[in-house]
Amino acid sequence: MTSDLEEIRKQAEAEIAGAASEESLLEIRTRYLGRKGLLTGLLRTISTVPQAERPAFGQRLNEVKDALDERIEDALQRVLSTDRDQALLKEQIDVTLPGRAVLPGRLHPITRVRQEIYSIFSGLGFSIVEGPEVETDYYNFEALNIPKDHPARDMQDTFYVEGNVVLRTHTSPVQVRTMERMKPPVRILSPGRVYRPDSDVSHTPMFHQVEGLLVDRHITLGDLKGVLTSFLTQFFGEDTALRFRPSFFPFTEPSAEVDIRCVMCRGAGCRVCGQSGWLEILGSGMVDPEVFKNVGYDPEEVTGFAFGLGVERMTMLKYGISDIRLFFENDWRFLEQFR
Ligand code: 2U9
Repeated sequence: MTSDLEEIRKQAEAEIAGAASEESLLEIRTRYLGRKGLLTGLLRTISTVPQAERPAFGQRLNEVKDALDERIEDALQRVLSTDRDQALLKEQIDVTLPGRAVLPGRLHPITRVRQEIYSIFSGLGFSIVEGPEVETDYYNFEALNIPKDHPARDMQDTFYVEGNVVLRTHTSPVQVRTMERMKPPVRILSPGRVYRPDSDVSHTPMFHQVEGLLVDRHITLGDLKGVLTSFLTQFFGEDTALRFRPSFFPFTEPSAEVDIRCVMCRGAGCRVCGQSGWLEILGSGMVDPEVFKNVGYDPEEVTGFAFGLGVERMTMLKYGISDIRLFFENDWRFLEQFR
């Protein structure tokens, strides 16, 4: 019996020494020391040991059990610490490597220029008003004195949603809606997206406009010139030369287009300004009396001026960008240049 016990001990010690994983050690423990294990099995056969040898056998059996238990425990500690060392080795990082830079976000150039325009006009006392991008024919055309046969109403020049519903071609409907619900004086800026079926290096089907409207008693063309001169010299620089040129719009009379001295050639003549030395920058005029009648204002009582500009065009001229599509491509190399 004792020799069986010693055989089992040697066998178990060899297996423990050779075990390389937690699982195999737990399996060895169950096989030798578990309730149905080999050593527990030997204890059950103690009745076959002669009476006189039983105490010594029992004591030896317990010693072997304790010794094996201790060895298994030590071996478990050994494999667990090896596993931990290997995991740490795998996770090792080189703290001397340069870090990965987190690039800060930037405002899109259109957003920056829009905000700059708002800030200049808010300094001149204008408040921002926004309105729907899907409009009725009435607010987009009719109320603005744009006649039924005007080319702007053509399918080629306007996106029709259905019947009398269009994607607004300008933000002017916002001013019409504002005048319908407000008595003069009115001093508002209406920025927003507008839509026209156009696409080339200087046109996209959607672009951003800012329009302004000022209505009160005794407003004159002199006020229009003063406000737009103040805006354009703040935006392009104090030494920017301006030119007010007669023009025509159905919703203003008289109308004027405003040019700035070419920012590329400073007036000498180049490809950007078509050799004229001037760049058309915005449209403006005194609000047509017909428009006032449509919103319930008395044109004998009040006068006013309005203007409109394209934000993409302003941004292109300010920063010397030659293709409008760059604004919509989200190319980081382009966008990161606007700090
Ligand atoms: C009301 C009355 C009059 C707004 C105006 C322009 C002239 C103009 C263009 C500039 C470049 C549009 O983005 S663009 O293509 N705009 O030339 N806009 S006067 O006149 C108004 C607006 C609202 C009630």
